Amino acid sequence: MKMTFRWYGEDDPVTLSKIRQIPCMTGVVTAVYSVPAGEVWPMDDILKLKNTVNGSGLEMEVIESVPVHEDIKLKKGNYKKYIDNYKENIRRLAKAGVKCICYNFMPVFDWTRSRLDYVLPDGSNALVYYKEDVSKMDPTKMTLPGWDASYSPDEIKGLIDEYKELGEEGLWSNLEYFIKEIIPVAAECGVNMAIHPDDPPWSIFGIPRIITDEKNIDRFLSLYDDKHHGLTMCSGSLGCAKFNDYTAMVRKYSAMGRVHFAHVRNIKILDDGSFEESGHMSKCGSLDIVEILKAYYDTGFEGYLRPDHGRMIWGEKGKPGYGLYDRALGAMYMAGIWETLEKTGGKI
Ligand SMILES: [Mn+2]
Repeated sequence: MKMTFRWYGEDDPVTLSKIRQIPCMTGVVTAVYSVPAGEVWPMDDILKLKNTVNGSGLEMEVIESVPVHEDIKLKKGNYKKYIDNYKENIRRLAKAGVKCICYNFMPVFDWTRSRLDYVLPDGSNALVYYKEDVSKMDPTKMTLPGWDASYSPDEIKGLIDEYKELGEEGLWSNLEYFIKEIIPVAAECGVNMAIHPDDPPWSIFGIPRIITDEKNIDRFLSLYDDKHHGLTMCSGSLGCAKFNDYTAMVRKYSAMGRVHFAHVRNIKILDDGSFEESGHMSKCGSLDIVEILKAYYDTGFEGYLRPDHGRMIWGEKGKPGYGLYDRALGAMYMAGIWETLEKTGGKI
C-alpha cells in the first residue's frame, strides 16, 4: 500500500511542502486542471507538474481524474475524437511515469451533497447528503465544487433530458464501447485504469447511475478481462448505501487484483438513508475502518490509498472536503492501522 494525498495544483492552499510533512506520505494524486474535459493535455504541462511534485520529495504516480467528456458518455457528436484524445492522454501520462488513472462515468454531475458546511456536534464542518433536501434541489440553478461549471442552465437541462432518454442500458452500452477502446491502450502502456464509483450510488435528478453496487461492478469488470481494467474503491461512495456490504466488496475485488486505488473515509448513515461525512475513525461513523483496511491487507493490496474527503476542523477554510488537517489526521490513523496489520501479520 502506498499512502497518497489529493493535491489540486499550484492554486491549492494545501501546499506540497505541507503534504510532505505528513509522515506517511509517498505521493500526491493530482491532474492538469487547466485543460477542458475532452482535450489533450500538453506534455509540457504534465512534465512541469511532475517536476514540481517530484521536486518536493513526493511521487506523482496517480492521476485523478482524466475527465470523460459528456459526448463519450452519450456516444454522440465528437465522441470519436474525444476517445482518441483520451488514449493520447493515457500514453502521455504513462511517459511521465503515471501508473494509475482514476476516472468516473457519472452523467453530468460529480459527487452530490445537499450542504457543504453542516456543523457536526463537535463543532467541525462536514459535507452532508439529506435526501429530502436533495429532492428539492434544481441542478440547473446550482453548482457544486466537483461539477463542470462550464454549462449554462439550458445546456444542463438538455443534458439531463438526453440521459433520461438514454437510460441505464444505453449508458452501459456507451461505457462498454469506451472501455473496449481505451483498455488496450492502457495495457500497452502499463497504466491501471480505475473507475470511481458513482457518488452517491443511486440515480439522482432522474438520470441513470450504474457503478453503484456489487452486481453492477461485476458486470463492469466483465466488460474487459484484463487487470488494467479496474476500480477505485471508495468507501464514502459505495459505503453510504445500506444495500452495499462494503468490506465484503473490498475483499472480493482486491483478491481479484482489480482494485488499484483506495479512497477511505467514514460515513454516518442516517435512518432515512441520508448520510453525513464523519471523522475517519470507526467510532465516528457507520463504517469499520479497521475491517476495511484489514480486507485490503489480507488480500495483498499493493495499490494506492488516500484519505478521501475530510471535515473542516480547527477553523481551517478551503475547498470543501479537501482541507489539510482532517485528511492528515485520517491518513495517519490509517497508516497506524496499516503498520499494526504489518507487524502482527494481519492478526488484529
Ligand atoms: Mn472517492
